[in-house]
Amino acid sequence: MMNSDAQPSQPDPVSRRSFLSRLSLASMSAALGAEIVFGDKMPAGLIPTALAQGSEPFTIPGKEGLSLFTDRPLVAETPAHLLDDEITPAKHLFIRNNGLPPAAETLDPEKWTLEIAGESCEKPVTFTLKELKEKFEHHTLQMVLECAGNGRSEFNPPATGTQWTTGGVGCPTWTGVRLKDVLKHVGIKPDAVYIGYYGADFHLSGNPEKSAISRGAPIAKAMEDETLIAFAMNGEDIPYQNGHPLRLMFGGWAGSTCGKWLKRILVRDREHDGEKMTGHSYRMPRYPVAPGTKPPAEDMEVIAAMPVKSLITFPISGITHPVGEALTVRGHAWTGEGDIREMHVSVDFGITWQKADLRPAANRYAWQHWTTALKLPKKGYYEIWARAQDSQGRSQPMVLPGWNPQGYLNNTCHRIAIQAV
Ligand SMILES: Nc1nc2c(c(=O)[nH]1)N[C@H]1C(S)=C(S)[C@@H](COP(=O)(O)O)O[C@H]1N2
Ligand SMILES: [Mo]
Repeated sequence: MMNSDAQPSQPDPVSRRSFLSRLSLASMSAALGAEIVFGDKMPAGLIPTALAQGSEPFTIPGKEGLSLFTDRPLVAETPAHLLDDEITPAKHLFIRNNGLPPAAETLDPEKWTLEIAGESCEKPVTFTLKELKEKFEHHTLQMVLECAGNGRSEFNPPATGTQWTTGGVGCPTWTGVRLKDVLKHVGIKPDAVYIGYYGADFHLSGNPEKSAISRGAPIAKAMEDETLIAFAMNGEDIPYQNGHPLRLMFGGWAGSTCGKWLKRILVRDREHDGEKMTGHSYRMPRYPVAPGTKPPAEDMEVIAAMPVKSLITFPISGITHPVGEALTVRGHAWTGEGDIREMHVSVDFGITWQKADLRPAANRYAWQHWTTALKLPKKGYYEIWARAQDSQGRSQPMVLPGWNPQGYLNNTCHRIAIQAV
């Protein structure tokens, strides 16, 4: 699990994946050696964890150590301890596909084009990727990418959708051109309010008329210096599953705004109404709702900036540690607007908090690293809790924040387990 390159001797992951996803319930049960008790409730496309993470490793080319949720669409998260690097390596960046990615052979950077159009675009233009790179200045920024559904598994009553724990987040560097420069070049009309993206991936149904997802952001966000049309990640090609050869990157906003396999950007005179922009998708109630209630769609609003959050990336949860000996604890903290001002950890279920050392961000929208040393006073079970506070005075709740029908924006304190021996 820790070696850095994919082993050529491993079984072909794609055929293993499609093999597993075609298995009937009965044959999956046979493979597991036990009846899947609630098999009739198992979502389509789900591969039982026991098979996905069995002795024969389930591999996604270029990725390492991710936990798989489904393979159709492919969705996989990163265990917290594998996010310990200050800059998330490609192999550890999560994957959230809403549909089926374009075939790898069709993603030729030499032939790739990006169209800018829409009713509020002065002069629609189609750029080749080469032209984009030549015409506009390049910028490299480290920016958090986080799925709005990250943490969903903790909501009660449960919310449907990918049961993310803490691993739908990462923070690589992104290199690209500013969306702002491109929009200024084509000209946007005074009535422009939003941009919407379209990617080259396919809707799960296979219907070519439908997009897997088509979201975006308001013009003011699109015009921020940090909003990039990115063609590289960590100085290399963006990984296939993360949107090669071109994707959008918005700093601090929900990952769903960051269109992968980017083909087209529309400048809209209204809030973009593409796939997963309307109804209950990526929307929060405008007012607090009691757990289990589903407000009507007109009472929902599009998710914008992500909340303040942090992760403990070292040590791994579940270790033992000698009583009274200093234990280094570290991780990252981030917020959708502003920066992190303070980081605290607790070993007594939040009764007392110890301040951690916190470093400034590499740039706006990058996560910040924190570290501290803890002592566990006597033998027994402990939890380490971590809580960030941002420049707007907002901090992470220790219990679940506002329940919402789709289970978005859970920024509860991250907890890990430690036994002192
Ligand atoms: N074209 C396209 N762009 C997309 C998606 C997608 O399914 N198709 N998923 C979105 C969602 S919901 C998230 S959280 C991020 C995930 O990016 P990643 O897969 O590179 O981690 O991409 C966004 N951009
Ligand atoms: Mo997402």
